[in-house]
Order: sequence, then structure tokens, then C-alpha cells
Amino acid sequence: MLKPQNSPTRELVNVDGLFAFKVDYDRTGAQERWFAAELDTALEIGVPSSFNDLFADQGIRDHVGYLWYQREVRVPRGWAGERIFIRLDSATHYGDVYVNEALVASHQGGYTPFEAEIAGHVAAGKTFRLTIAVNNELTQATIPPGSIEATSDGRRQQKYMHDFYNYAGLHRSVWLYSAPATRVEDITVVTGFEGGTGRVDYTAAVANLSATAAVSVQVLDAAGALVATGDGAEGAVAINDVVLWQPGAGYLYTLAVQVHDGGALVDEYRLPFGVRTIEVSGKQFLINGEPFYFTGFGMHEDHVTVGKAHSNAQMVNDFSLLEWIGANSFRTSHYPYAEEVMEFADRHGIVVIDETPAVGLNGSFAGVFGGAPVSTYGEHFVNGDTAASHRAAITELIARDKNHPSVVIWSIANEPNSSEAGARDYFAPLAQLARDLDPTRPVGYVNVMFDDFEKDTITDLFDVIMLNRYYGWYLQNGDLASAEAVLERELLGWEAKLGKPMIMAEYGADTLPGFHSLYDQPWSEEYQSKFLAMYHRVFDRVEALVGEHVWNFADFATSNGIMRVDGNKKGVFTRDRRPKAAAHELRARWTALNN
Ligand code: GCB
Repeated sequence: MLKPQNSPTRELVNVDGLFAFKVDYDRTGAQERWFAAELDTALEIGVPSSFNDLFADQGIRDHVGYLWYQREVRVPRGWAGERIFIRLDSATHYGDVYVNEALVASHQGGYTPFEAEIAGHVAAGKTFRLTIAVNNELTQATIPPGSIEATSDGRRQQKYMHDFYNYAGLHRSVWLYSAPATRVEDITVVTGFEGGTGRVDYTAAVANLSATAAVSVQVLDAAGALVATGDGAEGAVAINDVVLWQPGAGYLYTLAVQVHDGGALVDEYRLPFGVRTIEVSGKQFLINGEPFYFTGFGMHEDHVTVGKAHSNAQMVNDFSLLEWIGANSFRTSHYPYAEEVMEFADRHGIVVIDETPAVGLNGSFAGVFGGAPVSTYGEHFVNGDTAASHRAAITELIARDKNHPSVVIWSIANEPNSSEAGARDYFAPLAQLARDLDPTRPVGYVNVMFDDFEKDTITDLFDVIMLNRYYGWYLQNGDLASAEAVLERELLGWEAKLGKPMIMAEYGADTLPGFHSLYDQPWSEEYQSKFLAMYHRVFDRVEALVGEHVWNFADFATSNGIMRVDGNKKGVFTRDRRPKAAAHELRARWTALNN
């Protein structure tokens, strides 16, 4: 799905700002047709934001169900005769969009965009009432999955098997845009190179293409100079003296796809892209044929007050900290991040492992989150409905992000149960789906510590091995010598079993900034540093280990629980982005490794 843009034939209006906001406590909003009139509420909400932490009201924060957003929007007067679309970059986890009284779009899945054509419901120069009913429930039919339990006094409580807080709302921008009837609807670009010549295979899907219209493409270099042209909606073009997209040097070309009819330009869409190749070869991960070693983090979209809202200012700050510390990559743990983040990574040469929201498909975690462990695969938990949502999550992620040169691996799940009967039947078709949708990128999932190389039954289905390990934290806590032995044994075990490149996708220790100790005391800044140094010693001894992503970039909000004090503190930066001691040590190691 193409991100909307301004072009000579398209216009784009941002619809963020203050919306009227109403919590649907009694679940009557749809039935009472709240969309049909001005919302009866005194509350306002800023979009984008997570709604949870904005109001000094526990009832709002804990609400499970629908949240209603409403504002008036004016259609630009010049849009008569154009196709008009409303586009939400995300609605977490579900959204119904009403234009005046018409339901124009519904979408499940909290981290991917959706849109609807609304020209039949609005008029150029006139306003309309935009109402969005967002639902934050997680069930067996959603990704991530969850369950809703009733308390003895009748409240509904959301339960789930993942660590980060279930922030919800309109986390990303809302747009209104115009496009011509004959328009470029999708583009797929696949690149390669031989010697100094780049090859760009492209396919454009064009809606309402008439017999007299023709599709052509132009390739422009970073300075805007024309370097290649092609005819037809599908084809291959060559770029002489190609400049490759490289980690640390995100050189981008632009593919301008144009539709002409009778000599006139009918539509134009400009897609930035990079020329680069990705390959797994033996135990190596190759970018442009060169071995690549990942340094960086598992991250979160998480900030004080606004929760999971995208903000360009905070994004710039986070990327600048990544650069400062010598990170060349990150994983979008545990859901697709805002498209602005992906574009920024493209432009700045940061490598991305792009993950679906499939987190918490693991009944063993029930013990950690306050219950008794349960099995995972079956009607009671991860079932056919979960699988259907999971397929949609993979499909929508790849559709959105397939053209980003920064994306080098699709991660289709984080820490699912991979040892139980049922795991292989569940994951084999999903791994295949990702490969079918994108044959050009390696596919992986992230393996949990309980399902080590002796127990795991699915990792051979994937191209890379991604592991989350907490030896020295959840196990061997405070005993780094024992942890070191277990870690090394396991990495060598995986290497011998599968002989594929391995990335440590998470390793880290909760750390209270300002707590110091001379001893190996968990939670101290010294312990975090020694913990990471121990992992690095082991990594440097294992040939197949091709990447290290510390958990986490920054402290982040979690659900309540006895394991967390004001959130997860495994950040190398605090939640307000101040460095802990370990940040300086990582900087020294990664700067040396990457030079
Ligand atoms: C994990 C999860 C991550 C948690 C982390 C932790 O394995 O993938 O979501 O936040 O452990 O700190 O427990």
C-alpha cells in the first residue's frame, strides 16, 4: 500500500489535531449512532497519541472497548471531480471510520494503515463530520492475542502475554488526499547490481487504465538528475555507475511512475528506493555481497504522556542517539513502526529487522503474567482465528514495507512457543506466506529462551536464527560466570544444529539509573555493563553470531505486575533518553566494531 503524497496530480491534507473524545463505557455508541451527531462530551484529545496517559482518570486509562474520536474536516475547494480518500496510518487495535453517517472503513490490526474512498459522501469546499471509533480489545482473534476477563464487580480487564503496556488510540496521522481516477495504486521494486551497473525491476498497479493511456518510469538520482527511463507498467531498467544503498550510507534514487493519456500527465507517484542486495550464505548475512554485523537494539515506540504516538521530533532524537552510540540497526519490536521511521532509516542507512505484532503467542508466559502456564496451540488460545489475523498481519506488513531498502529481514513473530506440538503446523504456512509475498528477503522469527536448540521445533523453517536470551537475568541472576557457560553452550548448540547466521535479538538487564555497586548486584549500573560485556565476550567466540541487539534501547511502560517497577528498566537510555553507564561502553565497542 502506497503512502499518500503530494505530486503534480495528488494533494494531501493532514487531519491531525484536537478531536472531541468520548469513552464508550456502556458499549452503546454504535447502537446509539454517536457518529450521526456531534459527540456529547467535554473531553478533547490530541491526535496522534495513546489515550491512556492523557487524562487524570483511572477509568479512562483502564477502559477496555470503544473510544470515539470526532472532528470536522473541510475538503479543499479545488477537489471537485477528484477521487477523495481518508487514510489512517493506524488505529490501535481496531477502527471504524464514519464520514457523516456512513461507515466507510473498518480495520483490524493496530499498526498498519488503511483507507477508504469517500468522494460519494463529501463535496469539494464543504465540511464533513469525521468520526472514528477505536477499539483497544485483544482477543484470540487479534494479533497480538489477549483475553478479556470480568472482575467480581463487573469491570472488564484486558489480559495479554506480552510485556509492554497495551497503549491504544490513534497513534499516527490521519490524512485526506485526492488522486485521479486513473492512478498508480501500488509499486514493487526489486534491485540488484552487477559490477557498476544497477538493475531495477519494477511493477506498477494502475487503477482504471484506459486503452489510450500509457505507463512509464523515470529513475532520478539523489540530486534529481534523470539516470534511466522505462516504458510499461512492468519492466527492468539499468543504472550506470550505480551508487549502492549501504549500511551507514543510505543513498536513495527515486522511481517516478507516470501515467500519460493523449500527451497529458494523468498521474505521478514518486517512490524513493535504494539499490542493494540481501543474502544469507552459510553462516553469513550479506548486504551487497559483504558480511554484515548488526549492532543496535530492540526498540519500542514509547514516550512519556503520549505513549505510542509517532512524533517526528522524538524520532529524530532517537535516531541521533542510535548514531551517537554506534548502532547500525534495530528491530521494530514488537510491531510495525510508523512509516516515517522506515523512511528515516532508508535515508540514513540504518538497517531494520521489521516485525509483525505477533507477540505473546506463548502460554508458558501465563505463569509470568500472574496465572498458571497453559498450552499454546488449540481452540482455547492460539487457534484458527489467531492464525487468520496473523496472516493478515504478515500480508499488511510486507505490503506496506516491501520497498524500503532498510528492511533486511521479516520477523514474523516474537517468542512464540516453538516446542509444543502444534508449533510447526502453525508456523510452516506462515513462513511460507512471507516467502511467497517477498522472495527477496530472509524470513525469521525470534526464539524464546525456554525453547532452546534442544527443544525448538520450528527454527529450521527460517533463514536466520534470532534469539532472545536472559542468562544472568531471569536465570543465573547475579551469577555471570554460570551464565557465560550456559550462553556459550547454547550458541554453539544452535550453530552445530542449523549452521545459519545467528542474531542475538534481545539480551539485557533491568537497571536503576543511579544505583551503583562494587559487587555483581542486579539492578546496578555496573551489573548492566558487566552483563553486556559478558555477552560480548561470548559473541566474539562464536563464528555464526552476526549481530547483537541489546534489550532495550530505552526504558518503557509495561502492564502492572510484580516483575516491574514503573515499567521495564532494561533500557540503555532512560525513558527520557538519558544514558546509563552501559551506554558509554556500548558506544566504545560499537564504534570500534563499525570502523
Ligand atoms: C522478552 C520479550 C520482551 C520483554 C523482555 C523482558 O523476552 O521479548 O518483550 O520486554 O523479554 O525484559 O522481559
